[in-house]
Order: sequence, then structure tokens, then C-alpha cells
Amino acid sequence: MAASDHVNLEQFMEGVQRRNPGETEFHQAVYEVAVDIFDFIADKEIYHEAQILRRMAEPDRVISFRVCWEDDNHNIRVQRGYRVQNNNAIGPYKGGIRFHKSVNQSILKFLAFEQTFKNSLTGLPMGGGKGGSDFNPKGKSDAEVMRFCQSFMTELYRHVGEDTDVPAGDIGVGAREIGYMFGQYKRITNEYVGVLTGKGLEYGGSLVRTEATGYGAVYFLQDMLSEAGEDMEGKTVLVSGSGNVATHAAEKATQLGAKVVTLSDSGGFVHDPEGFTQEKIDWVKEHKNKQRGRISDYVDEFKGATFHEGERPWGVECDLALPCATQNEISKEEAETLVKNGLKAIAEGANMPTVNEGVEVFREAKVLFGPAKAANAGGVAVSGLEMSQNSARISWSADELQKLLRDIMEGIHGSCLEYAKGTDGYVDYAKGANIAGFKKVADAMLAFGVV
Ligand code: NDP
Ligand code: 2IT
Repeated sequence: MAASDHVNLEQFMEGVQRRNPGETEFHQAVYEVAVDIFDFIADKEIYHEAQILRRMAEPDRVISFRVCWEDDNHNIRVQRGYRVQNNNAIGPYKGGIRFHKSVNQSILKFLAFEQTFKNSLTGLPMGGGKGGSDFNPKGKSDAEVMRFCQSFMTELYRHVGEDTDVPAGDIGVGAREIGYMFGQYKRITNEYVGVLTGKGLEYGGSLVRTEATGYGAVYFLQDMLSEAGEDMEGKTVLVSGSGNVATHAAEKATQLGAKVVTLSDSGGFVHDPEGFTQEKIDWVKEHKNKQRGRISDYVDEFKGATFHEGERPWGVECDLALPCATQNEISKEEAETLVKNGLKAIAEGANMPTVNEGVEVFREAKVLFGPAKAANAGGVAVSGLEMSQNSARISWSADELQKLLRDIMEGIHGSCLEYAKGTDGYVDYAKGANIAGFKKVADAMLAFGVV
């Protein structure tokens, strides 16, 4: 086939939009990757002929199911559950489960698509998947969460397995939810296997998994800065979110000598100009993630801090940013404000927190931009190590796992660099991550023929 016979980027995206109507987050995630891949494969006929990107952007399967549960007042509640199994060319499907009222098919398809490239970048044998439900855990009792998780797993168990698909946590799914789901899987199947990661240490979990995503995002930031001859010491950092990823990103940034001045939740952001010390971060972890409180309560506990209701932190002056809450939390205008205020580098702890136009703003301003699929891969990487430990029925020490995480993040940074260096010296990490992540999965797919 002559090169001119191939669909171009616009025709490709028209097809994605036509086949996935209304799924705007999915379109966004596919476009962000397709721009770089079309460029990369322009002179690589085989990827066109085999329709590789088209196949990657069509999930292997999307499973959706009813989840019934009974609340504490004996009302019958009905939620929708999903598992999107995007691609298993290089290993079993792997990716988190999200419980949030905003969950829908578009969001889970974008996450499963992204996960495919991210998992490839880790160098570990994991395919891409994602699941979840529109169940809102806020304000629910432990017993309600348990009944929901059990009901969710009563359907999900038939689609997952240690060598088939291995879910983990994400927004709204932490140690408590993983425990309830693992307990139900074990009860139904009578098998004690590593079907989930992010488990408690007593029942097959891995040390360092809890910290891995936030720490890994900071390691990626550190490596980008170091490549540019800079470091974290004394830098002012904005962090958004106050969950698992945000609190551990803030912790590692602080340990490396930076000053983190914001955290947030869906109610607004806290600005602490003195910086979040370990003691303050520990308070946030306990208050937000154990007591299930609100970040706004921080200002009653620590003087000198202010709460900004309904706002995001991006207007505060800073050197570095770590968005760690959710998708599309940095608009084009907020990206412009960050650049105007002196932002030097940003690493995405959350998945797709920056809109595509915002990424363009960073690129044009030559701000170092660590895209989610590279910067937040530390979490799933340690999940991969949890799978290895479960299969071998052993546990590695915290020191060993810390070292493996550090090495994997450095390896991802190196893989990005391979395809990212422009002629003007600017390192386009988003492009590097897309191409490096694509190549491994694509070449495995080519080996399998037409499947
Ligand atoms: P948590 O549930 O622990 O925390 C989520 C945080 O983000 C909370 O502070 C929450 O605030 C805030 N948030 C969630 N949704 C919104 C929203 N729509 N608007 C504003 N704030 C919001 O989740 P994680 O920390 O695990 O996940 C955060 C991000 O990191 C997600 O994008 C996730 O996909 C990504 N990620 C997570 C990994 C992991 O290992 N956990 C791995 C890689 C990426 P509130 O309490 O008000 O809801
Ligand atoms: O987005 C992600 O990478 C995660 N939520 C973690 C997935 C995992 O399988 O550990």
C-alpha cells in the first residue's frame, strides 16, 4: 500500500469519535498519543499495514454489569460496574479500580488505554486494563462499603485472575476496599492467589506499594531536573489532591529539600506558605484517608494556612507542580498562569490531569513536562513486583523494593529520553513516553499476527 493510501491523523480521529460517541475523555487520551505515533510511524509501513494503533484504541473487551447492594437503611441500591480490558499483548491485563460518582465508560476506557502504554514503560510484563463503578464511597459506612465491594466482586471474579487480569486501587479504592474485594474473591473461588495488588501486608501485599506512585512521580521530576542540571533543593512545589498519590508525593518532595505549599480536595485547596512538614503530612494522611475528613479542616489545626473554597492551587507562585488529584484539573488558562508565575517543571501524579491544550502551553514554554504514563508508573510498577512476590510466595524487604522502584523510574526516564530529544535541546517527555510505550506493545502485536 502506498503511504498516501493510509488514513491520516484527522481521519483516524474521526473514526475514533464516530465509533465511540460522546466519550470525550477517551478521544482526548487517544488523540494525545496518536499525534506522536503518526509522526513516528510515518516511515514504518508495517505498523500501518497491521493497523496497530487502530487495534490498540479498540479495547479487547468492555465488560459492564449491574451491582446491587443494600444500604444501612435497607434501601436497595443499583450501581454500574465495569472492567475495561484494553490490551494484553505483553502480559495479563493490569490496572486499578476507581470508585467515584463521575465514573463512566469514557473515563475507564481512557484510563485503560493510558495504562497500556504506562505498563509497557515499566519494563514489566503487564497489559492494560481499568475498572470501577459510579459508587460514591463518601459518607458511606464501613458496612455499606463492604457490601458494595462484595457485590462488585461477585460479578468481577469471573473476568479476572492472577494470569488473566489483576486489578488494584485507584481513586476511592484503597486498602479497605482491596481487603473486602480480596476476601470475597477468595471466598468464591477457594483460591489464595495474587488476583489483586495493593493488598495488606498480612495477606500478600508488598512493602512500598502504598508510597510507590507519589514517590515515583517525584523521582521522575528529580530525574528531569537533573538532566537539565537542576535539583529539588529549596524549590517551591504545588501539589493537588490529598489522597494516596498526593500525600506521598508531598512527603518525598519534602524529604528531597523542596517546600510543598499546597494540597487540595474536591472542596478547594489549602495554602500553607511555611510548607508541609512531615508532621503536617502525617496529619493529612490520617485525617483525609483514615478519618475520611476534609482538607478544609487543616486550617483549624495549623495556623498560618488558608483554605480557598472551590479553587484549584494553580494560581500560587511556584517552581514545580505535581498534579495528583484527577483528570483535566489543569486547564489551558491554568497552564498559562503556571508558566507566567515561573513554573520550571511538572510531573503528573494523576492520570491525564492536564488538558491537551495545556500540554501544548508547557511545550511551547519549554517547561519540563513529565506525562502521567511515565511519571506515575511507579505505583503499577510496584504492583508488578507484588505479583512476582505472590507467584514466588516470598516477600522482599523495603530496601530492595525502594531500590527497584528507583531503578524502574530511572529506566522509564531513560526510555523517554531515547525518543524525546529535540534538535533545540528541549526534551519532549510526552512524545518520548508515547513512542517508547507504543513500540514494545506494537512489536508484540506484530508477532501475534492478526488477532
Ligand atoms: P485517592 O482516592 O486516594 O485520592 C484522590 C484525591 O483526589 C482526593 O484528595 C480527592 O478529593 C481528589 N479528587 C478526586 N476526584 C476529584 C475531582 N473530581 N475534583 C477534585 N478533586 C478530586 O486517589 P489516588 O491518590 O489513588 O489517585 C489520585 C490520582 O492518581 C488519580 O488520577 C489516579 O488515577 C492516579 N493514580 C493513582 C495510582 C495509585 O497507585 N493509587 C497510580 C497511578 C495514578 P476528595 O476527597 O474531595 O474526593
Ligand atoms: O493508574 C494506575 O496506574 C493505578 N491506579 C495503579 C494500577 C495498579 O495496577 O497498580
